[in-house]
Amino acid sequence: MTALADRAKGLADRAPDPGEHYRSSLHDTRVAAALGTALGVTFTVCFATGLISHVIQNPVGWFTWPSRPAGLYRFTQGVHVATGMASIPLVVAKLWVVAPRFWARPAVRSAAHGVERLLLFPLVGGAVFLLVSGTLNTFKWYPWAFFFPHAHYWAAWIMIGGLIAHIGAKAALTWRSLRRGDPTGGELADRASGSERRWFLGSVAAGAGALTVATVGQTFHPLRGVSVLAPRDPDVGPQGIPINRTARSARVTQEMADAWTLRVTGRVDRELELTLADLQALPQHQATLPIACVEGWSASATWRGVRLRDLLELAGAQPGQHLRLQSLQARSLYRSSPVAPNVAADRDTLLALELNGEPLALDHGYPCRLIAPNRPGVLQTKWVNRVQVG
Ligand SMILES: Nc1nc2c(c(=O)[nH]1)N[C@H]1C(S)=C(S)[C@@H](COP(=O)(O)O)O[C@H]1N2
Ligand SMILES: [Mo]
Repeated sequence: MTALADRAKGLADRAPDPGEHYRSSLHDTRVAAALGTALGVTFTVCFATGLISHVIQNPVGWFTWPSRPAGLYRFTQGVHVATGMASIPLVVAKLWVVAPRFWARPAVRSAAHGVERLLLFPLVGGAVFLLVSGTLNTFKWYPWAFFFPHAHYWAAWIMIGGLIAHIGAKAALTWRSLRRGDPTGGELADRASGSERRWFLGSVAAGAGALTVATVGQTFHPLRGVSVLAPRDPDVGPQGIPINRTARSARVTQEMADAWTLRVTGRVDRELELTLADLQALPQHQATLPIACVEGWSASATWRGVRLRDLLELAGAQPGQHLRLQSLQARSLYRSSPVAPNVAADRDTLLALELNGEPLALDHGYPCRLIAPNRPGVLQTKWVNRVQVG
């Protein structure tokens, strides 16, 4: 051994072992295994539902999101936000339980162990980033310079890579430990008694449940009354429906709306330009559909207006074309939204003129907004003034 390595080893031997400070018996393999299993489930469900939301908003050729059942996206996105919320106490508890392992010596036992430890950075870093940015997003608070959906999306892939590696590394230990305990060789060893373990895990589960119940009422209405931490009350807003983007903040004025016409352009037999009176003179159709915001709130309402497919027929558009709907709003990522052929063909896809029996409020998109079944709120464009075909 070189003199330098010798000295380094001497220092390491003398250094106090930070692991010794962790006296609680809850730094226990079985507790870690139980929390890890719960997190494996919540993160996988959260990841899958997040991917669904991503491909709906960023359509790819090989996947068509159905327009039915009408409330499916409301459900998947509610589950996305709820599993993310439930994961917060689970992650805090898990990091605390395994904390002694971070100080374990030798820090790297083998090449494989080194890789396993390195991959904790994307896993833990990614998870913390996802939970923090996701939570702030549900409160519509963006104290950062990056574009939330992209950053959240890429962090999810980084995290899931780390998660798969971690599950690969820990599956056998977790399985053994949960089945019969691991008094001999577990990495933290089994220190907790059965009752300590049950008490601790029960408390963490209660915390995760309470946080979920306290927020899920923004989309699951029966729990509205107890959801004290929910960022949104789904019943509060003009015409009983919340507003995300007001007309004022979108710089849409009453004068603009009054001067509005709706144009149907592109690959059609005849381009159209319709006034509100023209639209009102067409057959009106009514549908009860939710607005399901990606941020996790949702609210159902009764909408009335012209079927998009009737309008396309009037313009002589061939069925099966992709559309883009555009808004009066001048500058915004959400001033336009793609409409796939299956959505355009749905009998409940409306250019709505009325909400809950009244003309749309300006904040809800007066004179005309898109409302379609099974669709993220962000794609339900308000103040629609153009239907571009093909
Ligand atoms: N033109 C336009 N339409 C829009 C938006 C927008 O910013 N601009 N926001 C969308 C979002 S994020 C949601 S959730 C729904 C419902 O929001 P609202 O309650 O503000 O109508 O409208 C959508 N339509
Ligand atoms: Mo939204």
